[in-house]
Amino acid sequence: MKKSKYLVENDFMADPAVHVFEGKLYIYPSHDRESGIPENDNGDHFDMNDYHVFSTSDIENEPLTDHGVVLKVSDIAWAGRQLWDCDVAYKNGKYFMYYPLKDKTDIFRLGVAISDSPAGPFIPQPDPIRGSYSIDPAIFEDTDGTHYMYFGGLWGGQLQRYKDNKALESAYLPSGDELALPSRVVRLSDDMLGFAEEPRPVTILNQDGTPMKAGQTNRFFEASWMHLYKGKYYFSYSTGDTHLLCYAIGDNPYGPFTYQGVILTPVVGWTTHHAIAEFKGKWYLFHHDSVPSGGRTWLRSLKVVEIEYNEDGTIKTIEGGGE
Ligand code: FUB
Repeated sequence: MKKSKYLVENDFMADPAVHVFEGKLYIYPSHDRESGIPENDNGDHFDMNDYHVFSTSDIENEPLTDHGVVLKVSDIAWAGRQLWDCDVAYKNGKYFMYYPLKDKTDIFRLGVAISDSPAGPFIPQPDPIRGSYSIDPAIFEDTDGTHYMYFGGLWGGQLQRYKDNKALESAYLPSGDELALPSRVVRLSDDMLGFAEEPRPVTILNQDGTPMKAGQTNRFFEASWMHLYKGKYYFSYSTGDTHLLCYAIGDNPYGPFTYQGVILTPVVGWTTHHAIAEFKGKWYLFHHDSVPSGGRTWLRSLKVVEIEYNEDGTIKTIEGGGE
């Protein structure tokens, strides 16, 4: 499948997380909607209030099955507003959905909800994960069965409000030659309901070995994802205000990761966000753009396209079709 295609024609879905569970491909997107909130740098216009789950046995030839609403804001005791990008992991017969949501004081926290099925519904825990903050949780299961969460996002994602996992008195966004704000990685506890350690920064090095600077157009902004290819750990991410999906490679889940290049050039719409998964021997990039909504960046549509690797393990850049 060399040409990209839209996956859900009759609704707006974004921010895909994708995994193979029980022999099928499961897609966990954000569910965009028109809430009438004006666009701003805080992301208030991304005012989503539920999640659907989709699955398929044949991503190239069959339409997705929509399993309907599996979790909604009104189910969650600590909820304020805005269900953003979620992800799901499996352990010991249970499926765990991780989601960012603003609490009643408008601070993003990360919550967990549990199901017996990858298709949900998911029952939320009464409180957010202790010590959690910011957005975009992505779960990676290493070959030894250990689960790691990558998370964090700038601007409306509130990462600039934290240093060393503590809330700052006032937010600080580095610029120019200052070090870029990193994504975070944390090992999950055995019961999958919390952090087993303090979250650590995800260090991305330039090819010359220097750490990424805040002023670089390819620095981390949001949308962390991790996948393993031929024994190497590929950390991929969105650069946010420069609208790229980029990646860096490391030797273990904590990094450091060395920058490699661009996976996807800008799409139509402000945000770009993705997942990378292998299914039936092929590798795919799942992402979104705002073409079907006529460029309304808060009404995004899911897409898939096959990924090609070069002999040396680098990924061939895909054109996003935006500016
Ligand atoms: O969907 C809301 C936010 O937009 C996500 O959390 C970000 O990654 C960006 O896609």
